[in-house]
Amino acid sequence: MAFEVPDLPYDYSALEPYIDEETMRIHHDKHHAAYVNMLNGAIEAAGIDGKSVKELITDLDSVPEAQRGAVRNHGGGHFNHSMFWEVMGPVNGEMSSGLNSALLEAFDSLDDFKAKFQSAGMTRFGSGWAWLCSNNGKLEICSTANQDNPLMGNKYGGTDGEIPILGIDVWEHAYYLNYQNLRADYITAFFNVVNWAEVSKRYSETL
Ligand code: MN3
Repeated sequence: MAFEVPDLPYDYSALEPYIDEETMRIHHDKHHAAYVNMLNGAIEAAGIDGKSVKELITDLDSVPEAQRGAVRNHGGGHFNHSMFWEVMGPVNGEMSSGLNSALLEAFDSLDDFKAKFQSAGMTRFGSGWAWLCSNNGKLEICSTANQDNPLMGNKYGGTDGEIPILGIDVWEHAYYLNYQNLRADYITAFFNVVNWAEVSKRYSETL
């Protein structure tokens, strides 16, 4: 079964003014679609069928070497963007008390978390992602290059034991139309569109 780009769970313009409609259209309809197309080509060439994208990226060793790089890049791209659309929304939703407690345990305050998350996005040189992860319930921040995901494990640019519950795409295509070179402004704006109810749900699933 070929992979498909999931529909956005809100309108393209729903995240305005923080993330503009044109960026969302190009990002979802062009960039994400390209990852899906390339992933489908790679799994067809590899003769892989019936695996979820999460199964693929968490076990890259099982992918034939000839297609492993493509599955890492494009499977990661599909997985990361599918998550990205869901952890954002026009409504912030309510943060669970469990997530709130875990954030205050791991960081001095919510602002301290935001500053450190922003720093992770700012110090990721070139293209990649910054993540808030649950490591057996303990919250940690990390970043990955390109379309790598913490779930890929150390060997493939990820980490060991960290499950991402919130991520921000810091590739230039995610912000350049509206923010040009101002990645910091984009990350600051991002906090206005985080769907904390969804992040809370994802956190609870790691416990
Ligand atoms: Mn992107």
